[in-house]
Amino acid sequence: MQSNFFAELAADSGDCETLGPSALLLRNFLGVEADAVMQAIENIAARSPFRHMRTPGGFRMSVAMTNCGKVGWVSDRNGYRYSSTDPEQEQSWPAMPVLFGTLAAKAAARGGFANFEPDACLINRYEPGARMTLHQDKDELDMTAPIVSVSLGLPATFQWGGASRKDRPVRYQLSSGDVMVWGGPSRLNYHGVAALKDGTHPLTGPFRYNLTFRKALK
Ligand code: MD3
Ligand code: FE
Repeated sequence: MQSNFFAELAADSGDCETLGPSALLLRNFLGVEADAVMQAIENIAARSPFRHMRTPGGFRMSVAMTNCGKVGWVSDRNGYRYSSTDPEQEQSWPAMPVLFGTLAAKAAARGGFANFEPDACLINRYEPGARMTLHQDKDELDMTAPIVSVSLGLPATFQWGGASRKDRPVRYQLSSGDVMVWGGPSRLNYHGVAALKDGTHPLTGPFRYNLTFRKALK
């Protein structure tokens, strides 16, 4: 893919690290837009509040979640899937704010993925102690599209593994405003987030938020 060849050349410049094939970390990509992103999260949560979903095995997830977009990721006793309705509210998820779509497309383009149009945005809220164990994101129907992730608020340790669960993860510190783009050969890599440490952030108080933009539908 020629576009990704150029993306990796560009990745050598200061604020952009290459983590692997088609996996980029854009440090402080957000800048002044962070305030508006936080405001948009609050608007979304006013209609579809953060909730602790259950795993198919019945465990309560430590990360609280909500969604915006055409479909949202849900988990319950019946499994993981994308749903066009918020099961708690019995109505559609809040629309994806124009700002979100624009940011995600801009970041994806930096990673060599032109015309990224996410139809789902999962919003994770971490409180101290909350974590995400190593997993793959494989519920999306379009695996040719990347996933774009935006970190906001308290810092976290991101664990980036390989194609196999046994591959020892590499750790990266993620700060507010950092954006990652994952696609191509890295799209199905295992990844997770270590337990969040206590703290207070001027933008988010006691929380870390992470937005992941996805193309869940065909
Ligand atoms: C690498 N979220 O919601 S985002 C998730 O910080 C999730 O909340 C984490 O993993 C968080 O599923 C990590 C970075 C990320 C997202 C998707 C990926 C890394 C990825 C897909 C493939 C490989
Ligand atoms: Fe994930």
